[in-house]
Amino acid sequence: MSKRKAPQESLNEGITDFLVELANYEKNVNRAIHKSNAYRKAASTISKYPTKIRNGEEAKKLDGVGAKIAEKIDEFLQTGKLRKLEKIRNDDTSSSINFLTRVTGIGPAAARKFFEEGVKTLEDLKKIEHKLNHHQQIGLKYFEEFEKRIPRAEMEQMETLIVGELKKVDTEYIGTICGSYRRGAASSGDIDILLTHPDYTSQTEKQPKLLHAVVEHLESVGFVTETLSKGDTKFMGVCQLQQSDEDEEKFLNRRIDIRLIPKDQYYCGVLYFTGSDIFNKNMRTHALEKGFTLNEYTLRPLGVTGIAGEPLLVDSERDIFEYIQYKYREPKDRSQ
Ligand code: DCP
Ligand code: MN
Ligand code: MG
Repeated sequence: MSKRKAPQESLNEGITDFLVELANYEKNVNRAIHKSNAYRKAASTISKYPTKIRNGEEAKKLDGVGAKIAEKIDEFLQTGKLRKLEKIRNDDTSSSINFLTRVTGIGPAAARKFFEEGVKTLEDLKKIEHKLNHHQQIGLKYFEEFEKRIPRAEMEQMETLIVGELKKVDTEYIGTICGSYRRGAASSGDIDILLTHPDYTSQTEKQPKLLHAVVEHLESVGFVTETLSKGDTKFMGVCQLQQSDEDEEKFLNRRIDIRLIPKDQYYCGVLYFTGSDIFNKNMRTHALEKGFTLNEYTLRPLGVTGIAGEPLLVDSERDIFEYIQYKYREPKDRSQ
């Protein structure tokens, strides 16, 4: 999971930027996730709008833009700023908490706790490093590097390396780089890898070895450099490409997530972790309208009583779209 999202480039950048800033504020400072999602959804819709928005009235016709957001758009277009945001930016509590959550391992709750103890800046964090957990310490250590997005060319190099090394561990592994990279993004916040193996299904025993063998191999070749957390099915860590001899420039340390998924649940996982999160929400809503419940593991039919039945057989992403009668969308068309 990455913390810094790519800015939305569009004719209405000013509007989408302030909506994203409000979304972050609601999530990190107020812990109001629904409000935050509403802002994100409006930003996403507006970023796809092909012409320059002239007023709130025009924006209100779009999906996810209600009266309150329309009002803010009017204020922004008329005055070039938003009083609410000016206030938030000038407020010590909000700006400090918002800042602290940019460190991986520090969520909204921990940020508030640190703030209440007087910890507000990177310098403050360095002074209380011993009070941070391992994940947060690594987040602090690589703070500047993790803030930088990963260019697509580097993502491609990492994909080649990972897929190649995977096959050395066991030729039967199936690995997919999901997230924004799979959607064709020009840059990504982190690397999201989904891994499966034909020997591992939801009917077999857990097989943490299948995940750990890959992680250990990637460590042994010097690609994985740090561990943030390592469970039976999910690894969170840090990786770095090695520079070649003629290359002057050193590669940065990057955030990497690896998930091991049972083969029969792989395509629901690939769909979910390809995102975007807004696309996922819209697709789940559509599934419900058609009488199905969809999550990162399974697609199940809902009975008349609303109770979910047995998982449906899914052998590709397309299968999921077909079951719920949703027009197939290539990953590059899944921003919303
Ligand atoms: N996801 C989701 N809901 C969440 C978090 C994640 O549906 N609350 C899914 C959709 C995301 C995917 O997981 O696309 C990966 O999460 P990231 O945070 O890594 O998001 P992206 O890869 O899309 O963007 P980035 O380039 O910032 O990493
Ligand atoms: Mn991720
Ligand atoms: Mg990502």
